[in-house]
Parts: sequence; C-alpha cells; structure tokens
Amino acid sequence: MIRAFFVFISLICFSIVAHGQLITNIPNRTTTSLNGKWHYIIDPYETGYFDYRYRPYDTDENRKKSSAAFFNYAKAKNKLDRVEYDFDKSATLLVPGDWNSQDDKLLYYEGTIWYKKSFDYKKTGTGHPRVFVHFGAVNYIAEVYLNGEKLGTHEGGFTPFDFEVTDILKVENNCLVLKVDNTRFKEAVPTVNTDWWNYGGITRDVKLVEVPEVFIRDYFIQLKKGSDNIIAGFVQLNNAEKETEINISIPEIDFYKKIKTDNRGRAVFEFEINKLILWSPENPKLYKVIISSQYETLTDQIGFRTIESKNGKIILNGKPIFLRGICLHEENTMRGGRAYSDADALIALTWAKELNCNFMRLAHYPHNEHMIRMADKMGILLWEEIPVYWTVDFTNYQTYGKARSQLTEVITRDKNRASVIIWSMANETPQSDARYAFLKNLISLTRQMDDTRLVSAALQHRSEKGVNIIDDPISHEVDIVAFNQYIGWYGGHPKDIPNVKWAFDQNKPVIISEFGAGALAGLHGDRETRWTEEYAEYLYEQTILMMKKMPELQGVTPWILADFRSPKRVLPYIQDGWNRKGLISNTGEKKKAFFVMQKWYAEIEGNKK
Ligand code: GCB
Repeated sequence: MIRAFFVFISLICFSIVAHGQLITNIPNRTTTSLNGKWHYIIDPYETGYFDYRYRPYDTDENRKKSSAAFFNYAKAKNKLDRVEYDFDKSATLLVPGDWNSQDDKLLYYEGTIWYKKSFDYKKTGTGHPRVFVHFGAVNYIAEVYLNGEKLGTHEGGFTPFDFEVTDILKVENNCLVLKVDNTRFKEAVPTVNTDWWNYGGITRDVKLVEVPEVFIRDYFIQLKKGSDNIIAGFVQLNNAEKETEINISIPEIDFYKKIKTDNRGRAVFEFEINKLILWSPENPKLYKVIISSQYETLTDQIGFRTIESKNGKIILNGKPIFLRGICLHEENTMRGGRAYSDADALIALTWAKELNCNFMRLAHYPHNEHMIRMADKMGILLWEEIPVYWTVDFTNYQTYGKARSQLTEVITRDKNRASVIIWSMANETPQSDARYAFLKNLISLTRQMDDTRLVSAALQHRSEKGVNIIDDPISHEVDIVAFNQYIGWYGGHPKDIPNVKWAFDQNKPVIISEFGAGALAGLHGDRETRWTEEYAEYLYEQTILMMKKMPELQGVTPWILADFRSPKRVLPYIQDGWNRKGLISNTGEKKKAFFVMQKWYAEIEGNKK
C-alpha cells in the first residue's frame, strides 16, 4: 500500500516539474502595482458564492447568470433593482496586509472575505503586449476574477502565483475580485494545528506584469554543484519556441555568452567563469546579470557561492562555517501582523545582525521575496521551509500535492538567491511509513529542481538510557541533521542541561533548529521562576554550555527572534495571545537572553578570526 502511494506520488512529481508556470524575477520586470486600498466584504456564510440551495454560482454554466454572485460585481441600476451587496460602499483593507491586524473585529476571523479593486490600465510603453496579474501570496485559497471572468484558483498561503489577463484587461474601470478563504482544514498544508496566527488575506504585493509575446519565464544561474568556476543552469521561455538566441552577460567581469533554446523553449548551459568574487556573509557581493533575447532584456542581482555538507561540516566557499542563526516568523512583531515589505525585512535582519548572526531560519513557511532579496544584500544565509508542520495528513495524496506545489513554487522563486543555502522539508513531524514516503519524495523533487543547495528537516529526538538519540530514518535522506529540543522548558530542569548527552546515527553536520524559553519582557525574578527574563537567560546559558560539548554541532537557530502571535498561547497577563519565546518583545525590547546569545555568537566569530 505504502509502496503504491510512493510510486503514485513519484509520478505526480514529474508532472509538476514539467508544468511549473510561474514567472520569476518579478521585482525586475515592468510592473504596475495594484497595492493600496481594496474594498472588502466579510462573508462567513459564503453568500456571494452559493445560492440558497447551496449551489455554487461559480460553475461554467452559472457564472454569468446571477448578479447575486459577488464576482459579478453588480450594481443596482434603478430603484426596483435588488442587489444586496455593494463593494464600493464597503470598507477598505490595505493590500498587502493580513486582515486580522487591520480591523479589531477580524483579529480571530477565519473564513471568506471578498476583495475588490477597480483600476484603469495604461500600458507602460515598453511595447510588451501580454499582461499577467501576479500575487506574492494570498492565504489560503484564492478564487480570482477579472471583469467577471474567472482567472483561476490558487491554494497555499505563502507562495506566489500569476494569471494571464491580456484579453480581459480594459483601459478603464477594470474590476479585480478575489474570494479569499483562510478556513483551516485537515488535508491542507499546513493542517488545522499550528502554533502561529492564521493571518488571512492578500498578504503580499499584487502587480500587473508586462511581457513580450515570447518571454523569458524563468532561469537558473548559479555555480555548478561542486565547482567555484563553472556557472550552470537554464533559461526557459514561456513557450516551446526553439532556436531563440539568449544572451547571458555579467558586464562587470566581461562575461558574455550566447545560447539557443531547444524544442521545449529551454536553453541549458554550462560555462567556465573566472574572476568571480564569491558571495559570503562578510562580503555579500551581487553581480548585475543580464539575460536577454531578441524580445526583451531582463536584469537580476545574483551572488555566487558554493555550499556543501562534507565530513560532518558545512562548507561555504570551501571553508567550514558555523551557522550563528535565529528563527523568525514572517511577522512585524511591533505591528502584530504579517511582514510584507523591505522595511519589515530590514527590521528583522538588522536585529539578527545585532545578535551577531550570519544565518536565519525562516519558519515555518516561505517568507516574502523582499526578505530573501534583502538577506542577499545584507549577507545573511537562509534556511527556507514549507509548512509541512506537525500533524500534516501524510496518508493523503492530495495533501502531498499541496506540499509539492508549495515546494515547487518557493524553489522556482528563490533558486537564484545566494543567501538561500538550505531547503527544509518539514518541522517536528511524527514518524510513520507514510510520512517517510512523503518526505522522501519531497527531497527527491528538491534535488531534481536544485542540486546546488542542502536539504534538511527539523526533526525530533528520542531518549534511551539517559542519552538523547536522533535516528529518524529521514536523517539518512538529508544533508544536514537538524532537530528541535526544549530541555528545561517542556520537561527537564535548566540545571541539568549542560550534562545532556546526544547521539546521532549519521556522520552529518548537525543543527539545533530550535531551543528556547518563554519570558515576558520586563518580568523579573529569580532564575527558577517561569516566565521571568532570568529563567530564559539561565536556560540560554545552560544550553550554550551543552552546545559547547557537541562536536557534531555546526549551527543553531534559537526559537525565536521576536515574540509572535499564537492563539494557542492564552495565559493571562503573560501570553495574552503571544508566544513569548522571542529574544525581543512585541514592543521591541531586548530581553536578557538576547545578550547571552549575542555574546556567545561574538565569541564564536572572534575565534574564527
Ligand atoms: C516547536 C515548534 C514551534 C513552536 C515552538 C514552541 O517545537 O516547532 O512552531 O512555536 O516549539 O514555542 O513551543
């Protein structure tokens, strides 16, 4: 049975790779922003989608028929007309942005909200005839309509998608309507049970993107695995036009090459390249790379570096590196809402730099592209992750499909970013045969799409005769063995932490992907009192003593940079809806544990020099 499931999902793997249609490098294309105020209607009973017999309006046959369907954006034309909704008289929400943090009555809302944006559209003058609407992310299911036509559906709250609108766009008075539903359900990725806020809405940028008839949809330009002087990859057109000449150039180092597309519209290449200054946290060198065809010229800012897992070490540009990391949710803690901008990314990355980090774990789902590109510029290495979290429904092949799509979308979006060194498949998932098959397939998909980066997953340990063992079968499949542990918080006493023993059944680099303690900023007491800054400070000191005795350890990402909202955290006066394990509070104060970690990271950095 399990074997059949495995074979089945392997087949799906191949089809998705062949059909991934995302347009990449949106920040450097010709775009018009649709960000700003959007009208919204809260629709918990889905009145705009189903009639009173609960038949959906949204079928090919019914779509145009009813003015009661919200996507038809009907207006009462005379006194007798009965239209029971009006977008234009409804309130507005800012896009990008979650709905929960913009209106008190939406803080806990889970369900459907309709969004509407009206706009005129003037082409920008590039002469590019085709237009796509691109969404950075919408949580969780988006049904998208333009001028009453259905563009499509997207599922998955943290990855981008686009639809072509060339033939539907008008010069004046376009009406873009989205039904956004963030209802949690068992088969979804993530599933019903998480320790973070289920922020709903159009949480990332919305743009119209202009492209030529034949356009460069995607490309992969990185150093070849195992080499620091060969760049390899592909350029992919949107269609199967063959013999199209593509130029790749890096003017700064006089690199100019021509390649030609094959009958899939793809040009695969491998070129020797010299004189490259390698990207690193100390010197995050980005080159201007130009990719062009007879139809268009695209630029990107790309860094080149190597990353390997060898003899139990993580090797960056040929030298072992210790990953001085920190975990992060995609939240602006001080706003108490989803992060979505360069400014938000800058806050988190600046704090990480202050902590003396060279690495961040972007938990527990793909973060926005501003963050990844800002990390590229600032020199912070990244771990990216998909929300295969806790009790995801591993026996369900549709759930597998959802995980696979999100993984495909994030790799497609970020595979040219030097900062990204690790793709992580899952977090604290319970062992079973089905889960093994599920994760193993995700790992092979990852390696098939991008063999230049390392693969990991945040695993768990078991205890036997006083030793903590990590021998999860998935540790055989990954490049880095990562595990979360909370000794001294969820069981155990901080005093015993330095003597905890660890055993691994693999000779691979190890990362502690989480440890931590809850503390309310400003709450002081002795180090044995829960929720005080002193307790957390003590737990951090003790954990550092333990980590110093772990030769396998090549990196750590404490949980977590800043307090974050979680509906699971209900303790009055302490949590009040916040997970308090942040080193920084939601008012931006640094807690005592911050300085413990900062000092240790400074020591590690100092020893290296
Ligand atoms: C974990 C989870 C993380 C939680 C954290 C906690 O192990 O991976 O999502 O928020 O523990 O605070 O309990």
